[in-house]
Amino acid sequence: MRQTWRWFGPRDLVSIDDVRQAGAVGVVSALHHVPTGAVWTPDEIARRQAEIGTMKDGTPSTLTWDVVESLPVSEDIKKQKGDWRAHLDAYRDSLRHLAAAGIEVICYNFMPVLDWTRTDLAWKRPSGATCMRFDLTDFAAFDLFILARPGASEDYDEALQAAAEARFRAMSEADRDQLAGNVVFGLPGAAERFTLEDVRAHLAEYQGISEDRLRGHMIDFLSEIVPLAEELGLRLCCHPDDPPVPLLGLPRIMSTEAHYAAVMRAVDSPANGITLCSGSLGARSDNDLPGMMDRLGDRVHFLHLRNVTRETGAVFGSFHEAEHLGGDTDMVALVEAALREEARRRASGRADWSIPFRPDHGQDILDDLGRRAQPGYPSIGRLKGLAELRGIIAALEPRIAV
Ligand code: DNO
Repeated sequence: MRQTWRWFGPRDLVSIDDVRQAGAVGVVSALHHVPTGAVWTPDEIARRQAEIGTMKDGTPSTLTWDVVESLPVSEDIKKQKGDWRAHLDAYRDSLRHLAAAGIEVICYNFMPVLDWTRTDLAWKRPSGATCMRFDLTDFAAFDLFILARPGASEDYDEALQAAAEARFRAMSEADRDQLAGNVVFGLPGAAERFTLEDVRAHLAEYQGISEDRLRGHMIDFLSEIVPLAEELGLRLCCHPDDPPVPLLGLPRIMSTEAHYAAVMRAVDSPANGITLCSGSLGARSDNDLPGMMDRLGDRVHFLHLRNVTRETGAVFGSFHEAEHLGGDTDMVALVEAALREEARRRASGRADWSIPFRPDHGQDILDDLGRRAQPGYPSIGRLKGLAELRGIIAALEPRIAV
């Protein structure tokens, strides 16, 4: 399993020097400054590769840009409106340029409007660490009373509506602004940053786009893009919905094993693959992560290893981001399943047998609490996660047989 680390570019408060010391060998990055729908030019790609390849003192870092996360899919493509055909052409050009630069793994998502979202970005744990949290009552309070989305009450039962109202009334103006900011203003890596007005306008655009229609649009997107990706030797990998449920009345179509299986079947190519994110999918109790790795593993091109603690007995409810080995997903079983998949790939002669993974998110601990890097992406919390995962791999790998 190839140890990688997400780096947001030169403005990331965690540097390439830090990544090197954390022991990762590859970097996951994106050209966040290029607007969604525009072409990633060879020059821009080469500049990012050079940044990744260089330490502060100018010596080579030995790190390589292994995975793109994300090459974002525009809202126009998701809705099949406006400039979507031009955006498809741009997407294909970007893939050609990435392939020419030697980058083979391309992560994207198909979540309408919002990428990942949380209600609390620094929830204090008893140890003094902080983590990200999704509180369903807070989220309902946002939807019902801050965004005031028409029809929102249909999505929450009466008890939850009453709890959300009480929560909303108890919040100060500053609390309400903070909650709105956390939910919609764009977390690290999200392609867009929205105001409440933007979100309302975007939601209106999705009136009439059902789950089935959105899935159809995704399959159309893949039918347009995957043949080229296959020809170029690229591996596309779709990141799951985070959280993995419909939000704000929007359909979410990559939240379960059945969702993935359907899309993998519909465009049946090794270039059409999966980013298996154990944190996103693990927020639902009906997603069996080690089982998904076993059953869908030949299409898993990228792994996000992260854990969440589900706070209720419901299939989906409030959750928080646990330590990597601490939440509800059996991380040892998941790593074991990934190592079994690698062994199968090696036995069948696949060149891409080594699956890149990154320690996804991390709690803020020690110096992270003062550094305040991107929410979810602290240096020491992730370093601890990577070290724990590396320990599991070192213990299991020599014992895995096909
Ligand atoms: C959050 C990330 C996501 C992810 C995109 C992939 O931490 O995992 O923002 O990068 O959804 O397209």
